[in-house]
Amino acid sequence: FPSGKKLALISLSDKKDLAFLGNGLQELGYTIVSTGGTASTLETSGVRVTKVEELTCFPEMLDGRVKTLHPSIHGGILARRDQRHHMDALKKHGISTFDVVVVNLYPFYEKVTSSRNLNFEDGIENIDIGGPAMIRAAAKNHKDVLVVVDTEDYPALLEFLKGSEDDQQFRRKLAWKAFQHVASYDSAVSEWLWKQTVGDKFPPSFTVPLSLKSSLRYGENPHQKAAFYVDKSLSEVNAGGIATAIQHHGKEMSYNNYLDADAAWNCVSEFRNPTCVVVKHTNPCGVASRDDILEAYRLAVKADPVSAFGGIVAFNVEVDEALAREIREFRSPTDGETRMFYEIVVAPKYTKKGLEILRGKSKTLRILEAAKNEKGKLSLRQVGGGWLAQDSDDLVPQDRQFNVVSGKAPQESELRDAEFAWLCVKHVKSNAIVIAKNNCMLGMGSGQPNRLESLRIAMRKAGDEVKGAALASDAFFPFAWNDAVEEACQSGVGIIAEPGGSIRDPDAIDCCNKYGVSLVFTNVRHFRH
Ligand code: 93A
Repeated sequence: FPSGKKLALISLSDKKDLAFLGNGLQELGYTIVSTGGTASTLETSGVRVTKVEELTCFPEMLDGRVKTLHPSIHGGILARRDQRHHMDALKKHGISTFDVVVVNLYPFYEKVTSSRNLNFEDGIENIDIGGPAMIRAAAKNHKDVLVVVDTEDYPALLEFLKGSEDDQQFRRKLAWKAFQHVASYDSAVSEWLWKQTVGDKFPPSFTVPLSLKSSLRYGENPHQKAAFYVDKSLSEVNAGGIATAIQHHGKEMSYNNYLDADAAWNCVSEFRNPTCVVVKHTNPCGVASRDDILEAYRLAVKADPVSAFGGIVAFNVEVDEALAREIREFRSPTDGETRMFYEIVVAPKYTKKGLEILRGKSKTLRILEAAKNEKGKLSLRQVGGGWLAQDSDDLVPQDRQFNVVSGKAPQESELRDAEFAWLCVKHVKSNAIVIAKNNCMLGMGSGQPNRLESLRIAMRKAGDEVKGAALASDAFFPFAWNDAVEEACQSGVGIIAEPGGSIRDPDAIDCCNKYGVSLVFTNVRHFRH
């Protein structure tokens, strides 16, 4: 190429917005060099392209494994423009410098996760080698080479090139993103290889590819700095969950908002029937399932209106006009006057009208549209100096049995109430007690260091309705007489569901038998510390 000619190297698997980029660069006077598929797409959009082969005087070889791995490409990216001997070397070998490098990689993660019967060989062939090499080279030499790995950065790139001022900060930011991109890519490859070696056995390999989603205004408290990172490997295949939720309206999400919205969304996703869950400080304080979602919503709020005020409301069904109106207008059951106020509404879908009405509720109300969480993922928590890893608690109702251990056999309706309470208790912080009846939570006690206290709180919230209701406990009762089991029986609950497994299980059984209460063991525990 004649010296002084500006050169852009483009090699993309994801060809989204390629015509926009190609035309933009051409208008700015750039000569574009591209690999096979990218060159064809550009030509179809009327952009003039020089093929990599023309530059390297080498054909793409080894089934495409070697396309751009050539000194004419890497010399042109890596040469230091301020080093005389570098530039002399380029001249001697007839190599031109690149000013812009735009690359995105073979969609490795999508390939290995989307096609179940993708064999090992195909997985290997989808590992991009030349692409990361170009990205890393350009990012290393970002002082003189702009590197772009994200289609969303095309407009900013073109704007930057139109301007007359150089900005090293902009270049560094692109280089930072580029290294993040290849790092998360390599993480996905290594994780896949690990699985090919040991299967899904625990412990998993530890290369969770995280990428910064946003800085947050602050953390749990205003004096704590905070940020939100998404699990790149999951968000790329849109695996669902709060990290990939779309925010339609409202104030920026805060650190606590993310925690609470996650808790609400996880809990409501547990239910099959139309359900509403109200969460406050990560605990569900109201849960109700009804064919009529409006009724479910009212019941969920009524379970604990004081806590629901300023809480998070989640639905597992679409929010339509009628439901949106009900959310907007519903008055606090405590005084019958004040309109309920919420931080966030989460749902899988909204009708156009439903969204419009909710937007009118308040300027700040955050409206989230979330997709179901993928199951079988890792749960990570930090402790001083390390991380604890575990499988997420994905047990579904079909995974546990309810073994009746009391003399009295429960009625069908009591068993259903116990199952409902059991689904709820899984999402309440330990020590967790939930009282429920007729697909509706009546009271819950959470986070107390002793089970008896949680039980008393739950019973107080349920009030008289506790009579004949189901009570679920996330772990076994260590004591029965003059303790939690006896107090529950005396309050009039109809059935108790708990994991069992205490050395005093016989006491719990005797106690229930004395009061004529049904007792079922789930054989599964749902601690949530
Ligand atoms: O097979 S590679 O590892 N070897 C290479 O030399 C190479 N050069 C570019 N993969 C390589 N690429 C990748 O090809 C890019 O990262 C990009 O994802 C893709 C674009 O190919 P095409 O333009 O033919 O569609």
